[in-house]
Parts: sequence; C-alpha cells; structure tokens
Amino acid sequence: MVDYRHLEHSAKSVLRNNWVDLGKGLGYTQPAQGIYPYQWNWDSAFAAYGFAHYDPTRSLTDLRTLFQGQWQNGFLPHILFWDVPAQPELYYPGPQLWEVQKVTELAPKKVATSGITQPPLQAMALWHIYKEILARQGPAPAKKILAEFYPRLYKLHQFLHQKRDPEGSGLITIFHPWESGFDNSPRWDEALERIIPNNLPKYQRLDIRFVKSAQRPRKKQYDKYIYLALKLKQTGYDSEKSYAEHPFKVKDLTFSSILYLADKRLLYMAQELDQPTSEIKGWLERFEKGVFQTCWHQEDQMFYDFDLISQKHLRTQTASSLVPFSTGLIPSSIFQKTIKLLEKADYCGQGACAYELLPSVAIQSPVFEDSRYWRGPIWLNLNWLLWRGLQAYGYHQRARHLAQEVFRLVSDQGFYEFFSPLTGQGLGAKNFSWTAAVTLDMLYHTLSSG
Ligand code: 9WN
Repeated sequence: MVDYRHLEHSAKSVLRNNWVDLGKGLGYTQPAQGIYPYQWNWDSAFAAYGFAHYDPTRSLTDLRTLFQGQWQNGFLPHILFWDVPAQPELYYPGPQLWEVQKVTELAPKKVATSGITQPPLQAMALWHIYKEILARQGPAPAKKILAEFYPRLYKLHQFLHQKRDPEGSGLITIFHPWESGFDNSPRWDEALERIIPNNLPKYQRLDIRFVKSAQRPRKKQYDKYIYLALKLKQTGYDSEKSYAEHPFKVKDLTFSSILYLADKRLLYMAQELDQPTSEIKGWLERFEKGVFQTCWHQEDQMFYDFDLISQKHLRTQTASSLVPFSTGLIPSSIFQKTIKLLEKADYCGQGACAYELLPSVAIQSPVFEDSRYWRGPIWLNLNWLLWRGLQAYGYHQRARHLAQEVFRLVSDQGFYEFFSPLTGQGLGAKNFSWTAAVTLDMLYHTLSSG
C-alpha cells in the first residue's frame, strides 16, 4: 500500500534540494545534482508542474530565470550555464563548446547558453500555474502573470513556427537529437547513420563520472552529438543556413505535439489578455492537418517522425508514437486501436514488465535495451503525457491505474531519472527533479479527484 503523504513529502524534498538560488530574485531547479548542474529548458517546465500545486511563486521564478536566456529572435536554448566562468567545467559540452556569445549577436549577454532548443512546454506550465493562482488568489494577480510571460512565450512560439517550419507543415524541424529531449532514442538511429564525424576536438565525457556508462549513450553516438553541435556553431546558429546545409533535419512528432498543446494554452492566454488570436489559430490548424500529412504511416497505422533528408518516415517502434494522443485531436478510433498495444507483451501488458508503465521502446524490438538511456527504460515524463492522453479520451480508469503504478514504482525505487521496464530498478541520476514533479502532479490530481 502506497503512503501518499510520505510520497508527497519525499517528492517535495527532491525538488527543494535541487533548487539553486541565484540571488536577485532568480533561481532554478537542477534536473539532478552532479550530472546535470545547470538549468535545462524543459526540465524547468516539468518542475513547475510540481511546484505549482504548493509553491507557485517558485515555479514562476524558475520560468522567469529560464527566460533570461531567451535570444533576441525568440529562441529558447536547452541549457543556461548560470555562473559558470569561474568554475571548472562541470558538464560537457559546456559553454566553451557552444560559444554562442562569440558567434551570434542574438545570444543574451548575461548568461551563456547552448545553441539548440528543447520541447516548448513553458506555455503549458504557465497556464497550469495561472489556474492555481486564479483559484487561490483571484483573477487580478493571475492575469498579471499572464501579462508578464505572454510576450516571451509568443516570441518563442513564433520563432519555432517561422524558423523551424518554413514549409508551413505544422511540424517542427529539429537539428540535433538533443532538441527532441529524447536524446539517445533509436528514433534517430537511421538519420544519424549518414553522420560521419571528422575533425572532432579531443573531449572528455563528464556524464560517465556520475552514471554507469552502460546506462548512457555510446561513444559513437556522443561523437555525433558533438559533431552536430559544432556544425551548428559554424552557421552561427542560423536556422536558414542550417536548413540549407545541416546533415540532421527531422520533423519531430513529439516536439510538435507538445508545441500544439502549448499553442492551445497560448491561445487561451491571448483570449484572456484580449490579444490577436488569428496567427495562433493558424498554427493550430497547420498541426491538425500536418500531423496526418507528414507523420501518419498508412501501412503501419502509426505516427512517426519524418526525416527531411531521406524524405522517409523513421519507423522504429517507440513510445514516442503515442505522444500525439496527449493532444486529444487524433480520432478515437485510432486511439482505441493504438492503445491496445499497451496490452501486448511488446509494451507493458501480459506481465511483461515489473510495473505496468510504458517503456520508451517496445521491449520486443531488436533495438530495445533495458537499461540504456532512452533506448528502452521507463521515463515518467513520457508516462505523464500518456496519462494526460488517457484522460483526454475518457479512459479515466486506465489513467488512474497508470498513476497508481507510478506511485508504486517511485515508492519502491525512489525518484530516479529512468527505470528498467523488466525489473523496475531505478537507473541514471538519483533524486531527479522531473520524476518528482510529475509524480506530485499526478498525486495532487489523484487526491483531489477522490
Ligand atoms: C543533454 C536534463 C536533460 C534532459 C534530456 C535528457 C538529458 C542531456 C544529457 O538530460 O539530456 O541535454 O546530458 O544527456 O535526455 O531530456 O532535459 O535532465
């Protein structure tokens, strides 16, 4: 039997211990101590989902701090290297590799950042915080929050739609697997095959000081990550140039689904603030058509990422194909068929897994690896998205069961970064912020719905 109060208490202490106070009203949630010491883009938004329930001020500070790293063109980098110059390198690749302030005028002066982005969950998180503040403090303070963040969110979404979807397909192009947030997923293997790194600088992996190398990406993949980052730097992080010459260009299904969810929240904000809405409505319509035109594979009856260079779907069986369901816009006939996958031993049905939670890759896939980062393990952010999808389609009982399995898993194992589907063992970093945050979000939801 899970002790909810104990779980709540321990999840909150993970978030509290990972908080970094920068002074002057700024601060952020580290994803995990040691391995990820800086501020990460989508991690800060996930953390906000947890904090919003009991300390919305902190979640606002986290997002406010994140937006200090926004570039003049609206781009929001995936890492902000706060307070770094005086310290030895804590994380590789650090600011010395990206050198954004040296190669583009668009980068902010006050904080060094990376030159790639991550899935834009911020408008979703902000809308969630807004609703909490509205319920506790009333409309005036809640609206003030929207007015503060709206212009930055709008600029970010506009950047993504204009610069990362010049085709107007409704789907966003990523230039680096790290932009997907599902960094090492086999989703990218085929598109990475053509990348042959050359002239790489000598570098030292710092991640494997903290986590066993068997749970982290292989050197062959890391070389490609570094090579692609350097290629982007050569263009001055210019999207037009990268569109013309970059060797990794993929329409990312999950990134685009998250942007769609975030665009919907942006629309609600615009309506609250009496701002024009037609451009946002246009973005929503593009995805509503585009996700079928670009990502739906008729023969496999499945959604996939689309490689712009080979002009082919990337057909590896991964849980990412289920993320579009969190948008609620896929016809329920398709949802009903796809959700049956979860009942198969391929995913977590028929007692195949220690906990009935979605692994990141189908366990019978030839590329499945039980313990390696994004190549098989259970991630709770992915399960949280599925949980939202189940609710959107009225599968409340299933959603409740999924939440219960999450509670059982973290009570037994702790708030790890990811977990083995076969044994449930906690893997990667310990006391990982988003694991704690999405658990809290599900917990508050469970407690409030009785
Ligand atoms: C590279 C921080 C980040 C997450 C990513 C996850 C991992 C970094 C890394 O950790 O990526 O950005 O060094 O492996 O894949 O989703 O945001 O938690």
